[in-house]
Amino acid sequence: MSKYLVTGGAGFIGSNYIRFLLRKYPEAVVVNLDKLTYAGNLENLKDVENDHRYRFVKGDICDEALVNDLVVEADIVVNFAAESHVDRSIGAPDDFIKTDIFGAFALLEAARKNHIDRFIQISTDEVYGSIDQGSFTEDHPLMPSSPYSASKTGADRIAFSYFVTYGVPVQITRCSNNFGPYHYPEKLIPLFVTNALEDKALPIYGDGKNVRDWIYVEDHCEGIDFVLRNGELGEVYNIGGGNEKTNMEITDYILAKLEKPATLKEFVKDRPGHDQRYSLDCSKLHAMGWGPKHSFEQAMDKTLQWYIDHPDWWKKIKSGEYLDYYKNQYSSASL
Ligand code: NAD
Ligand code: TDX
Repeated sequence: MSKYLVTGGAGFIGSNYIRFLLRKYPEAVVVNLDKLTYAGNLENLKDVENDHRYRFVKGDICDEALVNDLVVEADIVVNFAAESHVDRSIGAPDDFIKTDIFGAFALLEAARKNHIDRFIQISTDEVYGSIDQGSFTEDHPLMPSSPYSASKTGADRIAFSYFVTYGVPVQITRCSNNFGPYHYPEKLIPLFVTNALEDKALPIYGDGKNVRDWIYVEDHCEGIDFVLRNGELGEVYNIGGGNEKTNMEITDYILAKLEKPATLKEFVKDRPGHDQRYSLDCSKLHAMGWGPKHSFEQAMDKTLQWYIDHPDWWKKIKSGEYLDYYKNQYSSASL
């Protein structure tokens, strides 16, 4: 029996991961610890909430006593919990430092004090910073450039130090940009898809030439599972989709598929410190036998269909706090 403690499981990737675990492993027991910040949404797990193998605990990963109680019961800890949006980290870095760094530390301390089989720290490709040409391997120096990516780098390296210093069975994954169902509509793809569906403008930062590598969220979940079962302790693994696209290419793809006019494109003020390009060299995991199963087009089409089929999910989110935030952040009248 595998007893998982998944943190941040009410968010985008965490909820997809919990669904993946319960589907793939009948013997899995999953506790989901989530603070339910603006990004946490129990609607994301409606279909599994009555599964007897699943339990939700509302709480903060910075709460050392609570975290300790939950780690005692777990074999495997997978830490997704984080403040995750770069733009918000520019406006208000505080919670990023608290959750992404101190929260990871609290979890690692609990893992140090109690026996566990595995601690997976979900890191990000953003820890490497931007690269104009070529791709980052796992041993490339880390040069994060936003408060978000710097906080994630702190957690990434603290996790590594707990392996080296205390022998905590840590593994670290650094994934590229995910997309798929339940993606909070403040991030590029869900924001642009839902805006286009509502005939609202798509706010493109700068010249739209920044490049991201996109991976379907299910492929990321499988990658984490693969690392857990086949990876070495103390190692870092890049997980990428192999789909590098400019933001303009993503925008054009969405507009074409949804049969919406190019006039919805709106160039807005650039993100301060906007990383130009992310690119991962995933040969380490590929050599071990992992690779993404979905093509970009297949996965995008599934994702577009999901947003078309679930307007209640995203309309509720977009009508509330989200709007106030964006009104303060950007002048785009169309939001
Ligand atoms: P998300 O913002 O959708 O979800 C984050 C979840 O963490 C939410 O449910 C939130 O309520 C919870 N949370 C926040 N602070 C918490 C705290 N103090 N205690 C407990 N729960 C807390 O984020 P996501 O996109 O699903 O990302 C999940 C993880 O994956 C993050 O660690 C992120 O850095 C990493 N990551 C994301 C991407 C991506 O493209 N989205 C890519 C690589 C890595
Ligand atoms: O309105 C927008 N317009 C725009 O041009 C938004 C929200 C974004 N962008 C651009 C900025 C980026 O170049 O699109 C690109 C992607 O932006 P985000 O969706 O905010 O993602 P990014 O900043 O790349 O970070 C994401 O990938 C790595 C996740 O949010 C992180 O949590 C993850 O670690």
